[in-house]
Amino acid sequence: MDVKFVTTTCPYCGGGCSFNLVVKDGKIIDTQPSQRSPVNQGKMCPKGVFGFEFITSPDRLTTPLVKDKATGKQRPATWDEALEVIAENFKKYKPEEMAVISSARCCNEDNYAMQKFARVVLHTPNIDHCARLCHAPTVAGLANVFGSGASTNSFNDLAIADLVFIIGSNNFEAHPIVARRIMEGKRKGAKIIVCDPRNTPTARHADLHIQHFPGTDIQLLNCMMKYIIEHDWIDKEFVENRTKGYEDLKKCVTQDKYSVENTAKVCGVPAESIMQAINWLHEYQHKTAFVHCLGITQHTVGVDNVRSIAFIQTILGNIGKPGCGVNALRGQNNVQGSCDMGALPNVYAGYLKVTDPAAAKKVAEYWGVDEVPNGKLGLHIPEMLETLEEHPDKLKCLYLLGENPVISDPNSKAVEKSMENCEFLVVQDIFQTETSKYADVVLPGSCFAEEDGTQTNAERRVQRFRKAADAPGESKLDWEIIKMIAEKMGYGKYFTWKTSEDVFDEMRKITPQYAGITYAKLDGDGIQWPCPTEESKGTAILHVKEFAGMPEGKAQLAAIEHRAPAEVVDSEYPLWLTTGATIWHWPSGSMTRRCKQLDKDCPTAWLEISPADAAKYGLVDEEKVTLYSRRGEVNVNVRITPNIKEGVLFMPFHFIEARANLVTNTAYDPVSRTPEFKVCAVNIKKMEA
Ligand SMILES: Nc1nc2c(c(=O)[nH]1)N[C@H]1C(S)=C(S)[C@@H](COP(=O)(O)OP(=O)(O)OC[C@H]3O[C@@H](n4cnc5c(=O)[nH]c(N)nc54)[C@H](O)[C@@H]3O)O[C@H]1N2
Ligand SMILES: Nc1nc2c(c(=O)[nH]1)N[C@H]1C(S)=C(S)[C@@H](COP(=O)(O)OP(=O)(O)OC[C@H]3O[C@@H](n4cnc5c(=O)[nH]c(N)nc54)[C@H](O)[C@@H]3O)O[C@H]1N2
Ligand code: SF4
Ligand SMILES: [Mo]
Repeated sequence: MDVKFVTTTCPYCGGGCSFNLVVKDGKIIDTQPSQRSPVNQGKMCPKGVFGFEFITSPDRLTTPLVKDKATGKQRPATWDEALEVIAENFKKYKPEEMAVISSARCCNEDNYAMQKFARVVLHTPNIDHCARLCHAPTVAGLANVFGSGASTNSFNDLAIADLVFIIGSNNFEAHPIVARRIMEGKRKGAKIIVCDPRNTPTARHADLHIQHFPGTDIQLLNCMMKYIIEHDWIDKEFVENRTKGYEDLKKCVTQDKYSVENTAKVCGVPAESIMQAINWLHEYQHKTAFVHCLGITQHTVGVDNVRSIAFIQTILGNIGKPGCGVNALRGQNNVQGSCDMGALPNVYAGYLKVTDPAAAKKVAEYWGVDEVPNGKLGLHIPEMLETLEEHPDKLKCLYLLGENPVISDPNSKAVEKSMENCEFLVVQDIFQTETSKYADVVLPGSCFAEEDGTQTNAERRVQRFRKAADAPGESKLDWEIIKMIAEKMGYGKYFTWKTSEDVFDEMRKITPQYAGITYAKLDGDGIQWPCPTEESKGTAILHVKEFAGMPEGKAQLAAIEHRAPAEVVDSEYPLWLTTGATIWHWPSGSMTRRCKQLDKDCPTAWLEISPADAAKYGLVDEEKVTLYSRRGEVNVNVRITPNIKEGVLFMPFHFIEARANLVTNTAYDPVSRTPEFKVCAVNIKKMEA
């Protein structure tokens, strides 16, 4: 019996836990947490423990599939045939008629390859990935205030803070290993505040739970800043020396409408809770860490929500210090890395702006091409889908890597129409998905366990994937497939890498944050960027002395007013719906629903409703209802629970048979273009017998 242990990192959340894959006779049979990892310290969550059966699932794609012209059905094809069909079609379209969606599920090497492919081979600026649905407001908001869109501190800071202020993050379910670090602090006496419309497992561990209405975070944060400013509790030296725009912020938040009394009304919470939070912010100044996630970002005011968090931490002087900071829990395993690699419509690798002619010149010269798309932003995912739906003559061709929009984007019926309208669709995944069924060509990629590579977690820690087994059948590494298409289209000389390390080495020379990172250096605990030189050991805390990316090195404060969500409740749609994740499943379910234990623990969707609302509608627990909005409807069983606020419903979004996104709103933040998944107006009705 041949058993080996291969150390790698987790392919699920942005926690980035390390573990060993246990490989027997070439097959992965188990996982075992790494005892020495500074991230997970020998622990893992249920997905880490039970979430690996998908690797050896009989459903894995093993050959390319091509849509047969005669039957209109997909059939297995050789690589040669699939590449031929793709090259022939890709050559037909103008750059602006094509778009690429890269993948936060894939490693840095795949994402670097994909954005180079879009820019060098397709000449298109239209590249994006699922950060758009998720933390794009964090990137835009923090870059606007601090000059860098990344989390400022490390998970370790959450264990040493005296106050952890969690807002819009259910990390006990979504980032359990991070929650464990927060609990480590609590055991030592730290306080925890949770602001969430639901009494989540995270909220249940808090010392104070502020259960406000969805979409009222700016009101709450402005109110706290008003009190702090009026009581002279700001860090005057920090504000004076390291910020601009303070007077504008002060003028805005000190308006009467942000009083504690009015805020209690707008947010639907007791004034005493707000006061308790403010007093703790004062008591634990310089030892307070903020933690946020999608409850903050997935709003039409997502960017401003994030900026408001950055503002409150800045005026308190809680930036650039241990146990402090703005800690955004990035969701997908490699969403931080996919952004760093430039799989975005506004930046190249290393956040060089596409609107900066000097940056475009630098990238073109480095790649040895005349020009890369520049000057104008490419399309973001919501614009790609909208154009496909409404103007299929303008956008005709889509190349999707590891993304399942038919489940994960808002207003599923419209997304289905976009996919139907797409003249030529290529999907590269590890499974046949609800989206790949629409594809003209499906390409079999490989998963984390079958490749060498790197990914970057929510605290900017770059860590290794290490190959433990061969990919099934004829599937190939994702960057290799991208390279094969480039070669077929006559661009082989720009894609000469032989190994994943070759891709990484090309990337780091044009990505300042990664310049000093090598595969050899990653053999230990990984390295947190920025790591500018080979001597550097990386950087745990950002902005210690200055805000390097900002004019004069200063943080930018400003006035931000509270605004209501795009859709508000009325007599026809009197209930707020918020959607999100559950501990057992991963966004589109393609992996976790193929893991027996996870599927058994959580076989399908449900709708959380308060006992008062259930009584109003005459519902009993587990009764099936129709949930409907202006977009569509879905049938789902209710779960009556006191954990949800009256007037608010919650539904998880992972399940094809009960898709929450049939009813969600496509309205998006004007800056980040992130959809408002966290709030829309709905109603319910009893199912007709
Ligand atoms: N098990 C599991 N883990 C995951 C995922 C998964 O699907 N399953 N997904 C991963 C991904 S991609 C991501 S991005 C993260 C998501 O991680 P989280 O953002 O922590 O998870 P969500 O459930 O989307 O939402 C967080 C909380 O926001 C609350 N909320 C809703 N509206 C508001 C509001 O207006 N204000 C505030 N303050 N809170 C609000 C919700 O009630 C919810 O409890 O998790 C990652 N981890
Ligand atoms: N209503 C509602 N909708 C939401 C959200 C919400 O809170 N509410 N959250 C949103 C968020 S935060 C996110 S991040 C999105 C996520 O949305 P998606 O990114 O679409 O969802 P995933 O299921 O994570 O994975 C996408 C695909 O990647 C494939 N894949 C996994 N590993 C690999 C690999 O190594 N190679 C290749 N080629 N493919 C691979 C999987 O099989 C899957 O089909 O959903 C969003 N949708
Ligand atoms: S906490 Fe995140 S990284 Fe760690 S095992 Fe769970 S899903 Fe994987
Ligand atoms: Mo996400």
